[in-house]
Amino acid sequence: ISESLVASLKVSPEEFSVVYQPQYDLDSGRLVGLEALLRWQHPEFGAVSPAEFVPLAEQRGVIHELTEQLVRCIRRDLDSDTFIGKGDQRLAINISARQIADSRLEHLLDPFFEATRQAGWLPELEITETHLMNLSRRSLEQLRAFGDKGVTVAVDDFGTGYSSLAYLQTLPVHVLKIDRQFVSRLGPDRRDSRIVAAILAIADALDLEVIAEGIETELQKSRLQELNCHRGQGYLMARPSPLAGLSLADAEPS
Ligand code: G
Ligand code: G
Ligand code: MN
Ligand code: NA
Repeated sequence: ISESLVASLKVSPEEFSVVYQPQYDLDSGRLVGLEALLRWQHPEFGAVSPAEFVPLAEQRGVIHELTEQLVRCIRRDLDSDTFIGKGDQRLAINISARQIADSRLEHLLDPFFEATRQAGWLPELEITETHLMNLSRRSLEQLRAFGDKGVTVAVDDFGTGYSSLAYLQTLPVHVLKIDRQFVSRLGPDRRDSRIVAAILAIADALDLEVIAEGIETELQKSRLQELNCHRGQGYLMARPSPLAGLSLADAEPS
């Protein structure tokens, strides 16, 4: 499958596509952003998960080429008339921390930033917490340079890594994404809300925005609202969807 990936990236770009998962303001229901997620449809193996092929691409040194496919797919989608933003909503992509040091990244992402803004969206980068904690000086500079261009950076899967709060404070990041394992534990017993409450306190102390991932039930959503978390994404509101079939409408207020 590793060989297949390398070959497909070169000769079968049509095997790749992107789905988008909406992010909402939990109180008003307003659509506040979209997270783009890459999909690989292999002719023989079928749908291969990015959880599988992203690590493979990293191992094989083709993560840059994978992001190239991602940007190509998104730019094609952005060309569609149905994909018009309102100017204040975000369009986030996931990138792997290892590629930040790659000097080609800026050249690769600039067209994404530009096309995104052109279509009325604000570009955002998501980087998983585990990897953010070992950034080289070069990577940090690169991340700062993106920040200087007005690109927001979100810490993905927050709570699963080993963030030093002192270090986190120095990072050019803007958003913490509460990992879905903590959201999935929210339920009738309010004691199960403590970790989420702690993450919200950290975000508050560091002056960062926060968004919850993986909201699947009404109860989880209302627990989050009680805790003062006002943004979220998850199957309860919307699953990731290809552009055809994607609704950019607001959700029901609550
Ligand atoms: O969309 P799904 O749940 O299958 O994603 C599984 C994992 O793959 C998630 O951690 C997600 O962040 C990651 N992922 C999805 N698309 C991309 C991508 O384009 N680039 C990178 N680096 N990771 C991605
Ligand atoms: O690591 P990252 O947050 O980028 O992972 C995104 C992945 O989470 C996507 O592949 C998406 O399919 C998945 N996802 C999104 N919403 C939900 C949800 O409500 N429940 C579960 N179990 N997975 C979700
Ligand atoms: Mn993500
Ligand atoms: Na995540």
